[in-house]
Parts: sequence; structure tokens; C-alpha cells
Amino acid sequence: MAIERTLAIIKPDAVAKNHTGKILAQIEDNHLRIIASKMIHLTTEKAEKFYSEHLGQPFYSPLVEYMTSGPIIVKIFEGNNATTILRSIMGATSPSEAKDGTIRKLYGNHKLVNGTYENAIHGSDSIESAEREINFFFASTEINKRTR
Ligand code: 3AN
Repeated sequence: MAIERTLAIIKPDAVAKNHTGKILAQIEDNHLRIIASKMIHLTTEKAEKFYSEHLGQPFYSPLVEYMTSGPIIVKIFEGNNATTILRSIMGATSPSEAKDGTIRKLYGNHKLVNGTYENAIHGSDSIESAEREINFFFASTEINKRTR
């Protein structure tokens, strides 16, 4: 198995509901380790850029509005197959369709809010996306070696 890095975002709804600790515990319990961390409040410009692949989708504006509605917590996780593991414990995009026990099922909103899913967490969907997203949020000096 390959050691990978992946990007996770605890989204504004989960931060607002104080679900951050429980979400992080679930990720750490799956043997992924935090190597970088910050809390930020995205500007509209930065949120639009992060989600630019969805430009033109009906949920694009609601998604940008949602992601700028409050601060987020951004983390890089490292571990064996980190991208696949995080995606599997996150669950499907729509919280109501996510498998039982997944983060989105447990902490996401099961109803559409203003045309988008408030689904508690983002995780990179591929190793390539992870690299792009890590560079989007972090300078190399902000990424730590886990020496223990
Ligand atoms: P995921 O976060 O599962 O990788 P993406 O990257 O396709 O999903 O979508 C980014 C975000 O856009 C989702 N987390 C969700 O908030 C919103 N979204 C995606 N697809 C839809 C949809 N069909 N209807 C409403 N909102 C959506």
C-alpha cells in the first residue's frame, strides 16, 4: 500500500454544529494522520476557484454561498491509501444516500439546503485532485513531517 496525502475540509455546517472533533476522531481512528491544519473563512473568489469544475451547474452558486457562510477547517491527512480511505468513511455526496456510519450520513443535512447538499466534509476524489487541492490551501512550509 502506498502512503498518500489527501485534503479534507470540515465544512461550515459541521464547524457551526461543533461536529469537528467527532469527525476528526473518525478519520484518525482509520489510521490517517494530520500533517497540516488551518481554520479559514473562504472568500467568494477563493470558493469559486476551488469549485471551478462545477461552474455552470445549477448548484454552483448555492455551493459557493454555503462554503463562504462560515469558517472551515482544512487539513492534510497522510496514510496508506489516504484518498480512498477518506472517501469511503465520508460517504456519498448526498447525506441521505450515504451509507450508515459514514460522516456525511451522521453529520450532513439530509435535506437540500438552498439547492445544495450541506454534507459536512470534503475529501479529495483522486491522488491528482489531492495534490492540486493541497497546493491550493497550503504552502510547503505549513506541511509537517510526522517524526512521531
Ligand atoms: P463530492 O464532495 O462528493 O466529491 P462534488 O465534488 O461532485 O462532490 O461536489 C462538490 C459539492 O457540490 C458537494 N460536496 C455538494 O455540496 C455539492 N453538490 C454536488 N453535486 C450536487 C447536486 N447534484 N446537487 C446539489 N449539490 C451538489
